[in-house]
Amino acid sequence: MFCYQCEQTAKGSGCTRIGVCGKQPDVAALQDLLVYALQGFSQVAVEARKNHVASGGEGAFTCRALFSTLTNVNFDAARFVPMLNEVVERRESLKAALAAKGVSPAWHEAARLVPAADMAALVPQGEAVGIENDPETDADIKSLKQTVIYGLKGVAAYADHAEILGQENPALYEAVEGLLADTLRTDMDLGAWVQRALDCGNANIMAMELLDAANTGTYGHPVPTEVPLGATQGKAILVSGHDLKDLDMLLQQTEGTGINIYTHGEMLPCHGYPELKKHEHFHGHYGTAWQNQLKEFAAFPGAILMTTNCIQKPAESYLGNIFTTGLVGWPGAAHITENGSGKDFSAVIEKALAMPGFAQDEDKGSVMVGFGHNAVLGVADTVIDAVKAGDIRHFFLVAGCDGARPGRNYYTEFVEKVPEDCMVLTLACGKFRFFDKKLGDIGGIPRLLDVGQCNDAYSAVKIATALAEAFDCGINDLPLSLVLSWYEQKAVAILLSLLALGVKDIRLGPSLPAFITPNVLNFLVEKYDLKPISTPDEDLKAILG
Ligand code: FS2
Ligand code: SF4
Repeated sequence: MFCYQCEQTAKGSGCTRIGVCGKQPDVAALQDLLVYALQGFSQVAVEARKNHVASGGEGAFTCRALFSTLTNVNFDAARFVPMLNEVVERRESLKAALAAKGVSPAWHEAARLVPAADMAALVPQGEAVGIENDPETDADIKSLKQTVIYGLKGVAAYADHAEILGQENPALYEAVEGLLADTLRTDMDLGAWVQRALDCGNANIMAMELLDAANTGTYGHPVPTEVPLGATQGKAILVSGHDLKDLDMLLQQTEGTGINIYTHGEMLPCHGYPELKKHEHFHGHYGTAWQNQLKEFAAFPGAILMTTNCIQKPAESYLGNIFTTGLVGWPGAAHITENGSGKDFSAVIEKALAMPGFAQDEDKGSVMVGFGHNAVLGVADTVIDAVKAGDIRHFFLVAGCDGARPGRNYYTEFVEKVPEDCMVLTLACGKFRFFDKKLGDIGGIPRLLDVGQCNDAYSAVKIATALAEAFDCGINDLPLSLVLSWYEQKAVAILLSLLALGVKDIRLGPSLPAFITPNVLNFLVEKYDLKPISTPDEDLKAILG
């Protein structure tokens, strides 16, 4: 196997024997085969759009399948087989419709792929189309091609979440399939590949905007909300991942059962949504970021529901208590499927009732969430006045993923050292490095504002754009600095979006992506002034002068 799509890749260069994340070589091969099949499928889908051949949910399917190959989503080899077969079924039906119109171009080999009949043969088939066997010989083009593919995985994740809540945009699907089809091309120069990477960033803006509309349209705009950490006495279910609808269905199905619902990791911002927080048994937040789940899930005295990334190999002690749903999978963990009219979480509820729950209340303080674009821009006048009066000197967006590798305490230290006349906006699971710090306020506005999940990155873009408008300047002229941490492919998509918006001077850590070659990095440094993080003191000094 060879995989270097995430930040924790082995030795900073690539996982070759087994994934640091726990991905086995067979799953790696099946994921590579699925991506290859989707590249071919996209070539056919692009042709179908061009020829007005009716589409039956191809875009949504492409995104769903691509999302399942994102880091820490699905580790269950068996689940990839029906997906591969579905790619081929859908592809062949589009081809037949095209042929009926007299359109039968020379399809790429990927668009003619026939998956082997059994697992033993599928694995070598996947290995043959892995990154190491990519016929592309130009290292920089290969780097940009993989950047586009990884960015598209992030876009697909956002599009899938939006689709689950009924929000779709044909232009977004067209962009995803167009770009995925382009990744099969061998006739594009470096400039064209850079443009594709920026196009991927633009597609991601569309996806994030759609997801924002889906989340806020369904559950209301998040409002500032105090969330208790710790626990309350009684039976309990812990919900991790990112999916709001799964949480909503579970809240409804546990109403009146006496079970309290807790969020874990990226589900924390769910407490700010009016239509979710209205449930009295939606108690609070338990634990921190994804990479701490082994310890935190093992200590949780109730059932656990994993709705999306990031799942880790469950310890034996809680394998019987953890349930996956949606695209998440772990072999041996019980999986809750969609049954046409929703999901039936009774197995999760029964498990929670059979488990001891919390014997007593545990008070571990609280944190504030709910500072999405609507809440922040609702006090925009106060913020603008405070900047003009010199009370707020600078804004820092300290955002992105958390992870297990050392070096991430940079972000804790950075936030601790931000001067008192500066504000910190944050989003995604990287915030757990500092989310419970009491940073006080400036003129009644909390200095630490939790904008939401990684899925809410659009909120930060919207806040920055609105501030730039208010100050009649560009985003790069605002007293705003972006200090980002990356781990998986949604972060790649967000970075590409920021570059597509022309945002400069971003600091990125804890290490730079292994799939970026020195030449591509030089280009990003020269054109966008992108820089790796150094030390909190040095970076703060450089930013604030
Ligand atoms: Fe965090 Fe993991 Fe949110 Fe990423 S929970 S690193 O894949 O999606 O951010
Ligand atoms: Fe390695 Fe990351 Fe790929 Fe997992 S997803 S195999 S940790 S590079």
